[in-house]
Amino acid sequence: MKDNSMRKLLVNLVAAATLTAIPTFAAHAHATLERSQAAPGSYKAVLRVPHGCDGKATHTVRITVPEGYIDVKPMPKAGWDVAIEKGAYDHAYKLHGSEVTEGAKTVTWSGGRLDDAHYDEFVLSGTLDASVAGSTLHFPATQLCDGGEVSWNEIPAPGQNPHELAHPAPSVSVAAANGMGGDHGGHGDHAAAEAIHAGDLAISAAWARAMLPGQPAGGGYLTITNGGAAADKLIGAESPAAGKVEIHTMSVVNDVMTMRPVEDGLEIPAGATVELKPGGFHVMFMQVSEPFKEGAIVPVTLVFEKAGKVEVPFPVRAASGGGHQH
Ligand SMILES: [Cu+2]
Repeated sequence: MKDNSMRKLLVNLVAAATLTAIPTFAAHAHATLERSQAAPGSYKAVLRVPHGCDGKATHTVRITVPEGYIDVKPMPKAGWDVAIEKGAYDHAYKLHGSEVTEGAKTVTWSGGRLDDAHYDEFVLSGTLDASVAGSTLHFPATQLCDGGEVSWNEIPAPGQNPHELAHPAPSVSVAAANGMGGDHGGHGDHAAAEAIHAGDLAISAAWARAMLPGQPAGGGYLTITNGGAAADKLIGAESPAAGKVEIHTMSVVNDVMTMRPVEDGLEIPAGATVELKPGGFHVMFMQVSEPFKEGAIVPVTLVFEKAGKVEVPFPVRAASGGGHQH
């Protein structure tokens, strides 16, 4: 049968790969994703399962879908039943203009047979949301066998080499959206232009100004709309790209434009839209060791009194014109 010869071909390919890459043999024996790097946008997660468990055939494979990988659908497999367990996402996402708040959390293929001597692939299709740009998503996977199981669920600590782990969770590192250039850059812009929702708030049009070499501080801008019946407050922000982040206001003192941190947070009144823009309120990135470059994405966590912490990617744009002096 065609299926059978395909499987033989795959086994041969895997055998060839291990022969030519002996130092990384251990890595080949792990369950991994075929594409370990991707840009935000549509992403096909192909889980490669290199063997059964310890001599036993695998009858069930379960993948946990990470937060930020949305609109996920499994590809059916001949000889396997597929089940999708849905649940609420931690955040609401925008997809093709509509809000998405729930979707597949785990996908389980069962009732099949993957012999220890064989290799197989389990496929999900979905979208890597722009909010996870610049981060690594882990897809913990479990193989169940007759009388055994293997869990690929170890997540490396910061700075740890995943190859040191015995059973690393399959992962994909998501590129900063605009760092990919060309088509992907455009997609990133598009995604960043869509609002991020947190509680009653909608956050959109976030961007950070590109900085000159050696410049230790720069501005960030965004629009916040409060669709709720109660006021909220932007009380702080943080970013791994800056030692310190403040919310600033600008005003003219003795004919000189000056800026200072807003006291007690920036109020977002009920039903109102507050724009942080050049010459007015802004996010101030300080103690920046690597000046922001056009095309990069600065990951920012905004902290609201009511809506809590909200992850917002700030695409970096050229420092054209504008009256924001530092
Ligand atoms: Cu400032």
